[in-house]
Amino acid sequence: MEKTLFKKIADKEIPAEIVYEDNQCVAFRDVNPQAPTHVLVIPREPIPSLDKLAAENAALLGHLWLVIRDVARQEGIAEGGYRVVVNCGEDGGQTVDHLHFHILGGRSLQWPPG
Ligand code: DGP
Repeated sequence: MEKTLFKKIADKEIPAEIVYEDNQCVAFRDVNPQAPTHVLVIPREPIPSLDKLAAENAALLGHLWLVIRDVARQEGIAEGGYRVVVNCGEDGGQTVDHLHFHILGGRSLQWPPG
């Protein structure tokens, strides 16, 4: 099966500015940032979307949330506040079919998103 773009980033076949990685996930800067801080957190396992999560992914998801918290602290946006977004499917605006969490911060974010 063809690797997803983000799997290639996780495997260092495509360059990206990685800000954190461990054996379960990778965090890297979005190539098209929508805020002063815009980091994507992905599992190494190429789960296609939020909708494709399985019960067996529960521990991984818990780990990802803790990594998101730590990356936000590391980026210096935890105190001011930040947003975590998961786009799911076509109407959700998902363009890369590999589960990813957007961490956005460093400015006052508007609500609702478009
Ligand atoms: P989404 O729309 O939720 O699927 O977000 C995909 C994000 O991925 C989008 O904000 C831009 C980012 N992106 C796409 N291609 C690349 C890439 O090659 N490198 C990096 N660092 N980010 C990418």
